[in-house]
Amino acid sequence: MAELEGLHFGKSDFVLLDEVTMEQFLENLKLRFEEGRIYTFIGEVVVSVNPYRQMDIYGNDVIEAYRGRELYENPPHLYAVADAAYKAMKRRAKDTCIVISGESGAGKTEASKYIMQYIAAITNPSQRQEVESVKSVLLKSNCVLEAFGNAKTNRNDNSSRFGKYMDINFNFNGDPTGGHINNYLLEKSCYAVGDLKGVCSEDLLKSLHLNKDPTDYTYTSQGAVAMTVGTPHLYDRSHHRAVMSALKVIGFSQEEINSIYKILATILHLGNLKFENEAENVQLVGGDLVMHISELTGTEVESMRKALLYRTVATGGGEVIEKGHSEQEASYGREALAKALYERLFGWIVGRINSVIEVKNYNPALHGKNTVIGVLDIYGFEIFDNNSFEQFCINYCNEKLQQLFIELILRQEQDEYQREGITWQHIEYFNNQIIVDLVEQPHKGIISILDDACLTVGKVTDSACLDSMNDKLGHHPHFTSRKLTPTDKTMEFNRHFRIRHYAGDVMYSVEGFLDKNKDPLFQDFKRLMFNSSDPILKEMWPDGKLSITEVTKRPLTAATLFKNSIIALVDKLACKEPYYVRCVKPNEVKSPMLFDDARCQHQVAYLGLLENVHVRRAGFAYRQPYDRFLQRYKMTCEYTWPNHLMGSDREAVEAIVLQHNFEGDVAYGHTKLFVRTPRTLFTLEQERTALIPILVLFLQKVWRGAL
Ligand code: AD9
Ligand code: MG
Repeated sequence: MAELEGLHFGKSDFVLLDEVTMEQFLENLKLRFEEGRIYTFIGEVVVSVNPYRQMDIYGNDVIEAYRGRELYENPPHLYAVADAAYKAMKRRAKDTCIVISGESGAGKTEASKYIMQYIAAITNPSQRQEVESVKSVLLKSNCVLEAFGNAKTNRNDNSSRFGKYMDINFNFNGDPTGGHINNYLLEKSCYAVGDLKGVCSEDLLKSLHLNKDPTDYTYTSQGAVAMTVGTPHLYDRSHHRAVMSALKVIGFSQEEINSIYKILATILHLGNLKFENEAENVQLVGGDLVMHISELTGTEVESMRKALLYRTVATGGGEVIEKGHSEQEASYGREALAKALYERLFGWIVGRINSVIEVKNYNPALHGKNTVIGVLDIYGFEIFDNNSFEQFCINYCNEKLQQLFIELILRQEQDEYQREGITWQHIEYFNNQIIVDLVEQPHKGIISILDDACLTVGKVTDSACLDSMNDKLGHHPHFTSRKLTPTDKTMEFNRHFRIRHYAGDVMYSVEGFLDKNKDPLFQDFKRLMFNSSDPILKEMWPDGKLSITEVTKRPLTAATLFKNSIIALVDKLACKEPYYVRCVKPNEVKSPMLFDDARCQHQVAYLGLLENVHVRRAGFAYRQPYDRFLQRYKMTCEYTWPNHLMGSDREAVEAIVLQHNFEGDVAYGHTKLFVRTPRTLFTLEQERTALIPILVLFLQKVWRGAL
């Protein structure tokens, strides 16, 4: 039983806190962290604190200890949750999912990898070849996605710049048969192009025209930390080899790998392109670069030059004209192209992996029901000093997940009460639907206002968009505008708006919102790439097929695309039985020793962990099958020790409850005892702990024949 771990490690379930206060929560979290107990339950949720050191708790012996056991039989661990999700899927043929959230560097990706490793370890005992190869592709896909989707940031040396949702499919035996990956909002401002020079052969570098030092490429030299460039995976020779071998295991052809290199090199060259004004006309500096770029992208030099300097626009009368860029527009276009190349490369890689792992030839009539475990590794709530469009999207996503969390947790509780024949009692909780609506409601929500501003012809500024938000949302209880606080001089409501999120208030700076929301890429580039002679690059640009006069419908904005993908994600999760891992980052300096109270408090607040404990305790904080309860506490009651003579375990449990006068605090389910307040359990625990030494003495005497 989990709480057996021992009191000097703190409470292994936050539900057992004397009082649910921030102080007590943090104290327990800290105590456990300092004792090397990095996992703690809240009911079935695992709270994890990043240890920032290798822990000896993931070995095969530990896997064996958790395999097939019930959640409360072992100390809290990721494996306990992974096993619960797997068991529910296998025993009850239920689709389940494991949602891992937390801030950057909190340990989400590591947790998702341990979970996948656990699942890989406990499946396919007969080592069937086809299952083994599915498992190996699933595991290798992590390595490839990390190589291209992660980057070094000042918060995490190996930060995932995309949210990832992976479905793993299982056959009726409970063995993996395939999977599918969805990625969300790759942060385009980072390139994991790394230092190709350090890891590629001379010949390859020559063919890519990469003959300079890494520091001579703008994208690899822009401050190793501030600008998120290069992941250790592509930097480092051995990692690089691992990535290349993973690509091969997954089934990428040499031709595809060459195209990947060419695109990465193109991005590096693009970063070094310069423009200058010459007699009113913008010109390219350095002809060689354009030649290299067009060679690597399989495009005509002249077309490339033109796309970099001009854009084609359709006039009202259907006429098509070429308009020269200003220097600023040309640089903007170049940046947008580099980012889009990277984003599409990443999307293509994900699609390619999916085509390999997709379940093929599965016949439910023949093979039984195909079930799924989804694993979601997604950025948690973000509150920085300066919050922008990305934080807005991420925080909106977390509002959606929180909503799902509350709904599902409540639903789960309700289901269990019904199963056990216990009267359902209403639980008070904050429903954050109002905030979700504030962001996503058609015509009225922030995204809709933003989209309107982006679609307006003519120049609309971020500040005008803010005006519009203020007009339409000024009186919303979760939106603070300058209208409401005209005298508040401390807040800069001329350039900011504030949302009262479920996890706290966040000030967003509107600067750049419109640009980031628009599709920043000129159509000319899309057409150019679509016409590439490299079939792989061409495949990444299907929308370049349209001619200028055909491009009448505007592409969906970034916020709307994101909203749609999150709504689809939530729909996917909502029909699964959820399990949660909430990750906390103990400090900002990657130290295994330091528990920074203020930082942890902040995260506990915005992860909604106290809320979580409240919900869990609002009904019955604790529940346990009769036989287990009896086994543990029988020594505290004269009628049950050493053996009870009652008809059933339930009656014996009733005797324990009666002897301690706990009748008012419990309910009897069909198979379990439900306890409303943790205090009750405490009293029993304390009594039990006090009795153990006496019991030991007693047993020793029995053994020695003294009694
Ligand atoms: V981000 O949002 O992708 O920037 P994550 O994914 O939450 O972030 P990650 O899993 O990458 O964080 O963990 C960051 C670093 O913490 C890892 O590179 C490890 O060095 C360290 N870490 C995290 N979890 C563990 C663990 N269970 N054991 C040991 C860990 N080290
Ligand atoms: Mg990560």
